[in-house]
Amino acid sequence: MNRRLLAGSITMFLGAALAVVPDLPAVATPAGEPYTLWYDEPAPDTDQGWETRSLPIGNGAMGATVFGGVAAERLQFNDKTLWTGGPGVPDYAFGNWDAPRPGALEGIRERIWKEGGIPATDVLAALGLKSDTPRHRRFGAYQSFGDVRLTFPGLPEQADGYRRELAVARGVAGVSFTAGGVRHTREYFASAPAGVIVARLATDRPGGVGFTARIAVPANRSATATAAGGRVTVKGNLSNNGMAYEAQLQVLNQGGTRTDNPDGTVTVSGADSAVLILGTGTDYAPDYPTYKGKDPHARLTARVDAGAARGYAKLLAAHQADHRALFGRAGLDLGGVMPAVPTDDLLAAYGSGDASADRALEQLFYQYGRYLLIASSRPGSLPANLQGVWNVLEAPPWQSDYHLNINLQMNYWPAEATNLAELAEPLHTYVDRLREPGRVTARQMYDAGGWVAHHASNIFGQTGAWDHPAYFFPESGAWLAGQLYDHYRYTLDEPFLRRTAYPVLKETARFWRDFLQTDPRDGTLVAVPSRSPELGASTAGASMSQQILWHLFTDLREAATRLGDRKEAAAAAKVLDRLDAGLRVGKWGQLQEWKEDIDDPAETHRHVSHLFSVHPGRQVSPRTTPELAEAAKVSLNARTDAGTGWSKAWKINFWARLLDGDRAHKLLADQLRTSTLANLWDTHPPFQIDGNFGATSGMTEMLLQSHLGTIDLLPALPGAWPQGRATGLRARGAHTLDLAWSSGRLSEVRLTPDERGTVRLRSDTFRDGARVVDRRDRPVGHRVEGDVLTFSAKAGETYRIT
Ligand code: FUC
Repeated sequence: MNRRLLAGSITMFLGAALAVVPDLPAVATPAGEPYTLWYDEPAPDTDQGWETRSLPIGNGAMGATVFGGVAAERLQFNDKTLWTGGPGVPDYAFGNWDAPRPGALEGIRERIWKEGGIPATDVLAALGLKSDTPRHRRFGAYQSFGDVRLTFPGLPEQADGYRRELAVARGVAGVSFTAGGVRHTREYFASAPAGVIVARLATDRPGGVGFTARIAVPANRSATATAAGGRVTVKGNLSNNGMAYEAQLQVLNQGGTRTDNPDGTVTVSGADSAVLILGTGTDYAPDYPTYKGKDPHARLTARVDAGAARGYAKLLAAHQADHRALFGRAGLDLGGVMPAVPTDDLLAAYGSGDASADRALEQLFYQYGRYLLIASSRPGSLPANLQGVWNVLEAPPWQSDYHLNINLQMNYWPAEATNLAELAEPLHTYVDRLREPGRVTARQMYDAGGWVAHHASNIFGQTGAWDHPAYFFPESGAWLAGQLYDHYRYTLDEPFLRRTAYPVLKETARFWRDFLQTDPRDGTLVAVPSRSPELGASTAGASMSQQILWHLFTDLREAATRLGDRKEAAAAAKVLDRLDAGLRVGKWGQLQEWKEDIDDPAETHRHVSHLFSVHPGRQVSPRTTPELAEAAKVSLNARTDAGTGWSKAWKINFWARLLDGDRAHKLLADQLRTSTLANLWDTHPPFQIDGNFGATSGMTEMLLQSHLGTIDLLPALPGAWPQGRATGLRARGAHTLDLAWSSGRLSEVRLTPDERGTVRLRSDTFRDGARVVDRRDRPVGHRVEGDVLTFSAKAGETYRIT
């Protein structure tokens, strides 16, 4: 918060100011909007200002961030398809071998059987690209598209009554302030139905709106800017790969005048209000092997024309309806009341004694994760990348790509349980499409059938590896396939299972059947080479590899059985009979990370890969395997609570699955205190969006779990959340649930199954008995055994359990 601004304008936002000036007497402060981030100053116009303070909007395909400058506004924007690298670079090879290396894999395996573990770099040297190849140029990176820059002549640098906000429940960002006695308001939203970003600028005095609009793009491309009919068009090609891009910004004024300038800018003077409509396009297409489609001009022009013809009111109404239909499905009320303080102050004060404010921040953070998924992942677009859809740089950290050894997976952890299942479609389609290039990689690198991808990918079907030790992670496809099957477990969408999840599972398993080797030490099937992500030597049968493969073949057997494919089910069962499941308790009581008992108790690496079996996996739980769960706790404690943003988020999920709500909450608090930026983006550091999604997932896991076949209610409720309500959560088996609790005990459940069948609910409170009624309050027959309540449910009926 900017104290200088505050002093000058204390009367303008009394409620907000009083709550944060400690020496004023306490007064009743008006409560803030529960799901709004707001600030009393603009984001600084720098890369760091962008990262820590700008406010994101997005429609899945496009994103923008609002800086909120008074005299000069900046709207940085993105389009998920604008990437360097790929087939447009002459020597792009999808990460595959530059030349075949027959026998390379056999040589590596020989050494591992002899030596136990070998340097991970040796594996990549044998299998990967030559170390002198310019891999970044070929792999490419996600690009900033550019900035809409608005300059307002006559407006001061700073103004009174300043507020910049992002109302996540409405999906609208806004800036308002008073200058020269005139109230200025600016609204911004990204419309999924219209495929454009929309802004409206207005004042409370007629004729008060005047500005010049231009589009600025980074230097790594050719660019021409023209203005005609109030439309700014900037187009050209990326220098690296020739990708064609185009942005169009239509400026519409109400009153006043509008001028197209020869330098490709548009000026509005003396207008009552103005509406801006921004569209983007590239000639990218998600099709192997060229990944090149048509020039974007015609499609983009049609889209921006349509947006302009609709007008602001209709665009906003359609956007609100679309956004609320997703956002409003799930809610979390922990009893927090949002105090009227800016969000950066709320975050800074977290944990300092105001429990109600802390709960309010947690509720906001929870819903912000859902908001960010709605904004960065819509059907028909590419999946959310390391930064969702937002990137300001030409060379962003880790290319802002798709890391497949946890990060992309984590992005989608909250999708199902928080009732946003259709937003995972981009992930499903992306994985499905990776199979085609992945087949070539499987054949070339491993002489195997099926498909494979490694540790990171781009939008151009990169499935091979880099010569970096982290890159050896052929398990990524198997992990992702499990996520597709989990979509089925949540939705029971059989056409999806048949069409997408099952073919992906089958083809992934095909690769692994070829890749798995018999371990001469015990005759089990193991992955070799195999490594715990980003840690240690290349070995045989590292726990995470084996655990991922256990899930792959278990899911495949289940799916095949469901679809009546007996042959495939039997083949999967045969592998499972011999597969090392990757679960061992070692000499210091830990769950082993490696097949050999070599774990170092001092290792605090951020990846806790061997706990895949706890989350997102389902092999280890205090409910089913108490000894292994204890060992998992030993391992997790040894790793400590420290870690990058996403690592802390994963640990929330782990502790929730280990049924320790207080520890899960402690990790959430750690994440908020040490890994969250002022705009509530997760920071690795730097900004990386997976931690936002992982935290929302972890908070949900604290309240509801369904991975073991029984719907576990409030399995890890922390002491800090003695009462609350969660609505619209989803459980596997296609159930929607509302939960209410008080004094730390479940008080009411509402459950609506999509399909008929037996429902099994678990809660300690059931030990004291329960009442089940249907929608018309008629008692429903049920059984209680210990803490499990069972009844048969009809599709679409709503049951209330008290
Ligand atoms: C994995 C992690 C890093 C980072 C990167 C994008 O490699 O180990 O911490 O999150 O992905």
